[in-house]
Amino acid sequence: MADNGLTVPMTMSERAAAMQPCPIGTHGFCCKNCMMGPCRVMTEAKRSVCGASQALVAARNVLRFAVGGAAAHCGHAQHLLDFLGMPSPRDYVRERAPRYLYELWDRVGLLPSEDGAGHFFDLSEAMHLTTFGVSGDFRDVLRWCLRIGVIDGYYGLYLSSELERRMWGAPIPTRGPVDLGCIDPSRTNVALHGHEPMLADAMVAEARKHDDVNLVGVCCTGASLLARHGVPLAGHMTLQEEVVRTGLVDAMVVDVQCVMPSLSEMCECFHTLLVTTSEIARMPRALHLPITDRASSAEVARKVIAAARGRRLERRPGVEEEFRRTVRPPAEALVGFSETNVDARALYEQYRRGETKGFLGVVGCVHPRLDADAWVDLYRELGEDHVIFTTGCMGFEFARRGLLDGERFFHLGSCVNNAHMAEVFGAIAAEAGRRIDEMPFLVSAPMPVSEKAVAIGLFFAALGCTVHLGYPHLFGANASVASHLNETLESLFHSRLLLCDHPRTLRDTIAAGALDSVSAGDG
Ligand code: XCC
Repeated sequence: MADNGLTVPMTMSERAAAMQPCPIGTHGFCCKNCMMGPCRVMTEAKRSVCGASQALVAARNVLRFAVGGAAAHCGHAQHLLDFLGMPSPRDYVRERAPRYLYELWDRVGLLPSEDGAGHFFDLSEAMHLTTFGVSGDFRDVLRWCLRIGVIDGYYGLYLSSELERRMWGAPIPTRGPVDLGCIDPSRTNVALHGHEPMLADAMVAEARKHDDVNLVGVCCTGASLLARHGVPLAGHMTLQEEVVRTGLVDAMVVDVQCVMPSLSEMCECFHTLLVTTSEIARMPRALHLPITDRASSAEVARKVIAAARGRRLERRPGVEEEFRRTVRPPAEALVGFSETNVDARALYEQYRRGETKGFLGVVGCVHPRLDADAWVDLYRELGEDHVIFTTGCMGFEFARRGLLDGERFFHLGSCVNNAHMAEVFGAIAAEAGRRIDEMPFLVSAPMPVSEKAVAIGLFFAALGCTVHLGYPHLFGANASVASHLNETLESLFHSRLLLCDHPRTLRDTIAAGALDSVSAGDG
């Protein structure tokens, strides 16, 4: 029930159930890159008005997805640089990437422009080449997809993770409460949601001054808050509206990415103060308090917490009791792992002794149209003889079920912290004296939602990991795109894309040797 008689809007899951996705767009067959269409190129034989084949349309759509994702991650890193007053690093890929990969990427034209923030020009060029009448070669468009994957990995994931570490220090193994039940009916609840960490420190410091304030995290900002400060994690992306709908969140502060536009209406139905902090992520009816540096973040934290304590007085009578009656207590999760505290040698020894068949990175989003329980059940089963590393919203799914034990299941942080995963894989491979592509590494995004998941998948494929996508249509619907991409991956990186949308199929594919290195024997 709303606080004020307004009709409570539907949540994401309810909207997804009420509306079918467009089958043409789902498969990447819709081209709307000019105004002669949109063209629905439904068969290999058909051409769009401009003459584009289905493979070209599908490949351009994959590239535009990848660019969207990489722009988000690189923007995240750039906002951190701006906040810290630092220039964009030069030759960052050369400094961070394994030498053999750097040389390979250089040879096949996948390295970004490395002069200052030149990678942003590459993102722009990728948009340019997919605009009407530029690239007509779907194979070259797919090569650009891999280039964008490399940019995403280093100028997005790695750079963001490194700057976060500089600001906050390395994460350390920490236990903390996870799930809606960490909202505290007897205190003022302030939720911090999004991805960028500029406000986090200041909010933690400010909240600690007030015993009556319970700070909770949502989404990737929440994953970082939990790993670095032990701040409870209330929900992942698909739960953000539920967090507000408890009627107990007195303020919600959002920055960028995975923040649903519906939050404005949802917050309006309750007494929740919605605060935006990023110039590029404004919301109607929200209070905008921009953050540009440490001084402004301390000031914003002070203002938000003061306003939230005032708002608490506007809660609907009886809402606290209702919450205590209906919401189960939170689970406890062990988080805060990274390459600095995962024992790569011990994990490699487990593998050498046959106690572990391989290493799975389970990453990315939770999709409102897909069955999270079924996927988690699969990884629970695979966790019996594989080690599982996880990040982002999938990490929350493991956490809320009490699976994160720091022995078989390791939580490596937010989605940009997939850089931790790449480093852990590199460290395990180094223990084995092998390259990444020679090891049984699989990165699985079973329920991708955001364009960011596409960019992350391409990055890991370029590193030499097998990559699974559980929502395969964009990559898999056109046979030429799927087969050319896999031929390229196998020949250059000894990696491949597994495109399957059913947990049982993935289990059978792994049992049939999907983690065996494509390059086994030639290392
Ligand atoms: Fe996806 Fe990243 Fe967003 Fe969750 S939060 S929905 S991108 S898994 Ni990072």
